[in-house]
Amino acid sequence: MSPEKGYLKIVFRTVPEDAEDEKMKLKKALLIVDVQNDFCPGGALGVPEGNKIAPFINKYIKIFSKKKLPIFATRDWHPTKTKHFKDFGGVWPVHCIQNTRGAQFHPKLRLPKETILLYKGIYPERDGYSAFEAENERGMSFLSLLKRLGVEEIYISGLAIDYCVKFSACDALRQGFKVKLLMDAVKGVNLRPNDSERAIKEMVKKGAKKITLKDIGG
Ligand code: VGL
Ligand code: ZN
Repeated sequence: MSPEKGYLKIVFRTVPEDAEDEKMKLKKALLIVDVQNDFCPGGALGVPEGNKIAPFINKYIKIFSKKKLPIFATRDWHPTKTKHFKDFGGVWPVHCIQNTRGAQFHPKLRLPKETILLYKGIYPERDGYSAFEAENERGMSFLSLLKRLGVEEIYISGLAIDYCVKFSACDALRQGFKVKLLMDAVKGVNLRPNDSERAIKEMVKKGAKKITLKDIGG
């Protein structure tokens, strides 16, 4: 028998054991919410220090990429007329209009090519805060993509913790996913002071666990 054949045999014998081992762990995915120019300082709806989370998110991306775990990134992606905006009855200044510079990802964010891109806030009659209201370019919902990939636990980062991150985390928990809130990779708008703190308390009460990079060896 050639040495190559012997090697192949070992590979075939070890694969099922590794697969069994994997089954014991929950399948994880990383969710990056709305890290876009308009939500960073200088943008139409700048979140204080919103840009500062990019290097942390990049580290989480590296960890997930290395393990070949799915990475999702949402973009707030509004039409020009939507009830989300002040001019049409909402609370927000115009931001993240489809295909504008403000709607592009922050330039410091390093998304790998396998990132699954999702668009949210695309319907004029809804705010569309939650990633669970987002869809890919073929109209597939975030939930259907998570199910198809067998994801059980979602690691959530991004902007803003008191709106889209909070709504996404609460929807995830309601749908039965485990949620890890990446404390070094989120920032809040704080329309009212302490909105971020209140949002964190609400998410934790509903079952989210707070973690930072050092908890996962980053
Ligand atoms: C968001 C306000 C308005 C968010 C989106 O991404 O948190 N906040 N639109
Ligand atoms: Zn918006």
